Parts: sequence; C-alpha cells; structure tokens
Amino acid sequence: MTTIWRNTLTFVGATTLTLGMAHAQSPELSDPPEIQGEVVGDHGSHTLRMGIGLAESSPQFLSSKYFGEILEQRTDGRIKVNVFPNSQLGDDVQMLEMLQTGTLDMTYPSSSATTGYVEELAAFDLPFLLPSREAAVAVMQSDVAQGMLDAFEGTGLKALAFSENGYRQLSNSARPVASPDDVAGLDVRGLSVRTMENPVHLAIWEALGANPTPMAFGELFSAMEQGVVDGQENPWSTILTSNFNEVQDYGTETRHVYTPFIMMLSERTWDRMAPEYQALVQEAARQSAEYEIQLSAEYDDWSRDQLAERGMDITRLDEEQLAAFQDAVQPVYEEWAPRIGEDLIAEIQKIVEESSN
Ligand code: TK8
Repeated sequence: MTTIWRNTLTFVGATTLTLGMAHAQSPELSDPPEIQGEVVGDHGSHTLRMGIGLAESSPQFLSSKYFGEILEQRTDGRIKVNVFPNSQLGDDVQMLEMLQTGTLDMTYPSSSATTGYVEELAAFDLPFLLPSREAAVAVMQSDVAQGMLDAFEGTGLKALAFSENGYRQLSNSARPVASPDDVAGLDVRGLSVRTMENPVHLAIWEALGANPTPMAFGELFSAMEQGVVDGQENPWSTILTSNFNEVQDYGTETRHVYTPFIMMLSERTWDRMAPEYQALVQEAARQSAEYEIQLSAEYDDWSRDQLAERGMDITRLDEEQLAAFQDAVQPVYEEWAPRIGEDLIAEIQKIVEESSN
C-alpha cells in the first residue's frame, strides 16, 4: 500500500483509536494498481477541485485520490486534483449545479441524483433489477450504460465513468424490520425513511408503507440524530464510514437497489483541456472507477459485520422475507417501467441474464 494510503488510513485508524473505539476503520484493502504509461506532453497546468459526499475512509474518497495520483504522475505534476470529502462543498444536487456554472471542476454523485439530466438512469433505481455485483458491473460496462454517459453532452456535465455506490440497506432507530409490515407498522406509525431526491426511491418506500422524506445526504446524520427521520437506506460501507450506527440501532439487509456512482467533470473544465489531457482524464477515470468497485466489494460484507460488532441489530432476510419485499414493490415497476422505457429495461435484463451464464 503506497505511503499516501497508509497515511490516510493510519490517520483515520488513529482517530478511531483516540476516540476509544477499538475497531478497525477499514478492511484489509487492495493496493491501487501500479500507474502505467509515459508522462504526456506539456499542455499547461490544471488544479482540479473535486467535491464528494462520503468520508475519507470510503472507497469513493480512496479511489478519487488514486485518480488524482494517476493524473499527477502522468503529467509530471501539471494536473493536480484536490478532493474535498464529507459533502463539505455541498450535496450531490448542489455540486452538479456548481459543475454546470464552472465553480467546481468535479464531483461524484449517485446516479439517482442525476436522473433529472438523463431520465434513462432511473433504470438503476428500479428495485431488485440487478441481482448481483457481477450483473451490475456488466450493465455499468455495457454500451447501453455508455449511451447514458454520452447523453449528458450539452448539460454542462462530462460524465466519465460508472462505479459502485452499492447495494442499499435499510437502517432505522425505531425497531427491527424483517417485513414490509414492520416498515408500515401495524399498530404503530410507519417508519419515516429519508430517501435520495429521486421519484422512484420515493415510490419504493411509499409502496413499503413508510413515510419517505427526500433529503440531501449532508443533512442526514443530524436529521437522524434529532429524530427528524427514523431511518435511511445506503450501502453498509456508507453506514459505517459515515458513522450512521451512532444514531441507528437497527439494520435490515434488503439490498433493494444497486446504485452506481458517476464520476463527473464540468464541461467548462473539459473544454479547457488539450485533447491529450482529455484522453488521459478519461483513462484515469476508468482505472479509478475499476479500483473503486474493487474497494467497495472488499468493504461491503466487512462493513455489515463491523456494524454488528459495534452493536447494530442487523436482520438478514431469508428467501421468504425477501420475496415479501420484492412483491410489495412490484407496483413500482408497473408505474415506472413505461416512463423509463420498457425496451431499455429489457436490454438491461438481457445483460443481467448473459452475465450469469
Ligand atoms: C453521497 C451520496 C450517497 C447516496 C445518498 O454523495 O444520497 O444516500 O447514496 O452516497 O451520493
């Protein structure tokens, strides 16, 4: 593991130990691939400011640092990337607008935050569409997905690559959840669940009998801490690295949606770059996205087990319990498949089937 990773993780680890939580802050992570290739020609200097939502220990941050290292090494320091984590520059929606106005160079939103620009991306928000990581990666690396990235042209956003936010899991502070009835609450009120600002996610939690509350990710921790919402849904690694377990007692392994991240560059920044730099940025994005997926996979189950070790009461669903969630959200397909595009969904499902052969 190169020095910068060791420093980053050691710092994070030390912080954890200082706080008295004798828990590892990250699993044994793979080193980033060796940076290959010559130094490209001198086409001037760029310092790129990149805002992301997640913490310094997240796969999103670690892979973004690697992205910057590739560019710095392959341009002999002429391109540098400063990564600002923890939503400190804003949330996904705000940072995308900052890319359009040119006040920020890069950001790394969930695809769910970008469906206002490219509606087809809402396919990724359909519940239980992607049954495995292999299927999800096959879809993200397909021509269909590349077509979605290309469709951002002219929006002020250059979409560079898909990577993994991951399988979303429910957490809450009210009660254990093993069924949609537990979400809806038979003799108690339904859970208030924060969702991303995305209509399909709203529909999912309405179908499950919750009271969904769309909210920016950066406001979520304090909303849960103050009891403004009972719960939220995100991958285990996000729940762990954003310390949601400090304010959430119960987890349920629903895996109801697989959300991609999309690495985004402002078109204004892209247009200022020489073609050779553009090609390098595109290649570095692809390489760092691949590394991010690997880190996210290494983090996933480990994070769930860490959360349990730290006291979160985690419910893992059996086949029958999972089927109850899948049945309950079937109306979401009926409502949204025609709006997203039945042909597109069929193409994605074909890629899913082929990926399991
Ligand atoms: C981070 C977000 C987050 C997403 C959410 O910027 O908002 O819940 O899952 O990862 O993109």
